[in-house]
Amino acid sequence: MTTLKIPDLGGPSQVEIIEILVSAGDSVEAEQALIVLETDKATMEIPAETAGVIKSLSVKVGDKVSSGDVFGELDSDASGTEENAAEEKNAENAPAAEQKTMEVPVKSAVESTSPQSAEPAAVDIVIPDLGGSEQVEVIEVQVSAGDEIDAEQTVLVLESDKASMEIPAGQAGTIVSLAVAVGAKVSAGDLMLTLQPKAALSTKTEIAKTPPKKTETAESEVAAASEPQRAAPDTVTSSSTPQGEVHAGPAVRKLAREFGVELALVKGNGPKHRITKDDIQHYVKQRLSAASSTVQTGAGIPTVPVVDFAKFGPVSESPLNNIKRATARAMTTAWLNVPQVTQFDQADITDLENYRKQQNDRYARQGIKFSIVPFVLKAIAKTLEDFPVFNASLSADGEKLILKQYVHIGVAVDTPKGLLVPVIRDVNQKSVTQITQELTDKAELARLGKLPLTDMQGGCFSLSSLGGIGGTAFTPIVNPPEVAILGLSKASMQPVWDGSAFVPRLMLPLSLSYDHRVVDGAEAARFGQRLVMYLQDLRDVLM
Ligand code: CAO
Repeated sequence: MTTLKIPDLGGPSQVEIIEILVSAGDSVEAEQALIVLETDKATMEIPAETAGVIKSLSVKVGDKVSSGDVFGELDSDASGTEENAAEEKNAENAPAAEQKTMEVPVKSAVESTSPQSAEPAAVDIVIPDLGGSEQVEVIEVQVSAGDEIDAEQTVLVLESDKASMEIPAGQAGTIVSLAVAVGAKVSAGDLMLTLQPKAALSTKTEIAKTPPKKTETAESEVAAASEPQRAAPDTVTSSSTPQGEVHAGPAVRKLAREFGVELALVKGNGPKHRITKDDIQHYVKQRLSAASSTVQTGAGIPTVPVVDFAKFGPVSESPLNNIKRATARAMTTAWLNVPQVTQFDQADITDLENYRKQQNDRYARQGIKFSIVPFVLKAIAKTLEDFPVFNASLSADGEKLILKQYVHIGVAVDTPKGLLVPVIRDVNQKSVTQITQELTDKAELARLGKLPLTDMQGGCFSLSSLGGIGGTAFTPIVNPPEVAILGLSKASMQPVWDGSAFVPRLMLPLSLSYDHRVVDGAEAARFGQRLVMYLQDLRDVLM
């Protein structure tokens, strides 16, 4: 029989028990959390030192405990397995110093800044078994030296001719150095990176350090989950805390992560509205029953039926590459979240086209060739300045607009691997020549698969030009959190009535899709008209 004692808490005394995770009769494993304590600075789990069966617990939620206090008894013989017996024996025979290390995690959890925390040695992480494939190309490196990563976080994306795969480090820690770069070919066993592992104690430290209110973790969890939550039809009355406050211990957070539950939406029934494991389980049950009743009533998003196409004729399979999968996810997110409308217009670009041709002749010797796109970008930038609501994003809670003081525009580029959207920054401050050169360079890098991720971030508005290919109009999909996108179709000569006769004019079809939560139809029509005006006479952009 082992007495369960509160280990050295490294200073604080009379610490409140906020959760009891086990009951008498429960079998527990060594290191399994038994109770959760919380000071005003930290939350910490008290684990079992050995496996066994809980005989009794002498504390309850709300009790205050200090280092050395007894909180129960554990029958360590009752766990039965040889492994446990051996572990216990080892524990008994272990020198005092070794046994003491079991207390260290808790101590460190409190003394988070303790300089004595032992750092484990850096380890080399190799490419795992790739299912037989060899010399597989690295198409993405998602981390850099110095990054702190989770065990499951993707480090590399590999792509063979059959599939693309994401490779995690398998261990949490800080990256000391990376041994591979985009374009490298790797096989199982090759060195991927050197990692300074996150010590068991520092993992606990981080969790325990998390203050109960408005933590970074809590806020990022809210932000990260807000998109999918908006996507799902919320048929359950959720008890979300709109302020984004999440009050839960590490064990509960772990359980929530395992279920994919967004903690901000779970009502906490524990002390101080703390979320308990029971709350998570209850929430999951509610969601599941809501989902099944949704299907029965026909509301919500019905699933696409699974069809065995081979029944109807020969088929082959072609896996989607990473870019196509990312596009599929982004398009679904956009489609489900943004109530969008498309406004069509036509701009008379006859004069602009003549001007473009003149400039092409003029700049030919410098090797610069202007297409219509950079002129349109310039006209868009001015229109965005005139209509700031189009250069804005809706805040995560949908309560306010975030108006951007910069004008960065994403341009959809068709590449052999799929759609990429390089962002041209500060379009309002650049000349058409600068925009042409930047777009040419970035489109080229995108097509070669070498466009840095940072060059695809920060866009306020997007342009999708299909004019080089054809079509008379289309409905581009808004790329949230942007609120609008302009589609260009192929310009063509049209007979236009000038008041006394039909005259041939080069007309450019414009398709403006916008987020109707942010932009009203009248505003969109005005935006379209202003853009048409600038394209008809780009001199107005200067005014
Ligand atoms: N009307 C008539 N002709 C047009 C035109 C338009 N709206 N837009 C382009 N053209 C002409 C160009 O002037 C060029 O002709 P010349 O060689 O005779 O001058 C030719 O078509 C080829 O243009 P382009 O499309 O290759 O080049 P661009 O600068 O106009 O566009 C870029 C650059 C990057 C936008 C384009 O190459 C591209 O990738 N477009 C596809 C974008 C896409 O896939 N969008 C869909 C996203 S949603 O799935």
